[in-house]
Amino acid sequence: MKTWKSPALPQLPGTMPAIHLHETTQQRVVPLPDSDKASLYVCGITPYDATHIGHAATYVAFDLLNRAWHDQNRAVNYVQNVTDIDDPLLERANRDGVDWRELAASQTALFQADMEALNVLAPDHYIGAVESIAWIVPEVESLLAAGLAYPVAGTDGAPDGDIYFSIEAASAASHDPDLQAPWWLGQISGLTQEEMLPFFAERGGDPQRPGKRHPLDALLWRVARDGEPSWDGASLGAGRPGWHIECTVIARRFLPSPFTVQGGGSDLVFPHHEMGAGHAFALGETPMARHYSHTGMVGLDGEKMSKSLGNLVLVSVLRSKGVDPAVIRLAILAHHYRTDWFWTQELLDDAQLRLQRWRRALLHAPVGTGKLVLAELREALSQDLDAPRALAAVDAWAATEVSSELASEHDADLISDAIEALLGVAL
Ligand code: 5CA
Ligand code: ZN
Repeated sequence: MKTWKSPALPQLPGTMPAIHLHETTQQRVVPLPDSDKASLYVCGITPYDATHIGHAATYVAFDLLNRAWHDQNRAVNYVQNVTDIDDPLLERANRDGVDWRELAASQTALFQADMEALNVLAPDHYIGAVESIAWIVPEVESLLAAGLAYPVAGTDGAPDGDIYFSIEAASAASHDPDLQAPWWLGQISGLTQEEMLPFFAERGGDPQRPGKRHPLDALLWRVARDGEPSWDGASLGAGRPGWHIECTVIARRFLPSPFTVQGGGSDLVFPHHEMGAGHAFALGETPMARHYSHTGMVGLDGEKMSKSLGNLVLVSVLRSKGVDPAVIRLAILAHHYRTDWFWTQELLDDAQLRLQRWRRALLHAPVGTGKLVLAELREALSQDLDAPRALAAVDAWAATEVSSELASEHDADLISDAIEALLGVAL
């Protein structure tokens, strides 16, 4: 699928120190591997509604990581998917009487326009679920052949042949002592199976489905139903893929195994990333990602912002009201990516004032401050992408009084380049 247009990255002197990132599996901040190459998979949207501030905050967070790696002159391979076929998309299309393909295409286009406006670097590969089906089918067939997946008999309303991933078979197989490391369910989230059940039911799982071997077994292939789109599934029969296998197959196709970081919102820790890692282990006997990183949830009026609740602040609506996307980005960056926070109008007003202060300060940048601000930005971002600390450093610089004789254009240019390259805010 076509991706959006990446903004140019200003070149900065020097490089960022070693990047440290909070790792979900270990529940602590760890140094990222020091290699020439870095690889990133961020779970993309399900395009049945427009980009809200929560989505934007997640993609801006991983954009900081991408920019930090670029600042270290690493070759970054960034992959993002778009879940352009799934139950919620079909439900919304049916509810609104629109073609699911048109809904997905229009919302994906809007998302891309929002990302471009927010100065988010484009992924190197932007891959849809539909275009991945031909790659997914043989992988599900191989899981079946290995005894790590099984078909479920039909019941009222469900035909024979939906294929499920067996968590028990897969974790038993991955404890083989010859493997690099074992996989087990709970490895990423640290949840017990009892704690997993409500999340599984809430986040696309079907613990009650009769005929499954374990309530937490996840759907790999859903055979065709009347009135639902379906694709050739070879020996699986016509149907469509489950959700987790989509990301596993795309990541394995476009990135090394394991790749450096898998990212997404904290709502994806379980079951999505946990199951995705299980599928990867079952398919290739390697971990899916070296590290897992998750953003906090953005809310509105006391609740998580979500398409199903409808309490959304859409990036495209703010833009159409004339809000400068740089202001939206600054409002997002005022929070550490791992915290949960609520959107308010006041945040936008504060970000607007901050942008004005920074722009004014650039007219009188004190001589010699460019290098200092650059070093402070790099230090803050290298420590678990601490954007609020980076903003505070620029605020402190902008508050410095200076007479116009001591103003330096060179320092102003360096600071404006640093803010643009590292924070993605073009002044
Ligand atoms: N297509 C799947 C991922 S493969 C999906 O979760 N799509 S989504 O449209 O629901 O979400 C897109 C991304 O935004 C995911 O990384 C998700 O974790 C993140 N996200 C969703 N809601 C919020 C929120 N309220 N705050 C922060 N991030 C969010
Ligand atoms: Zn995903």
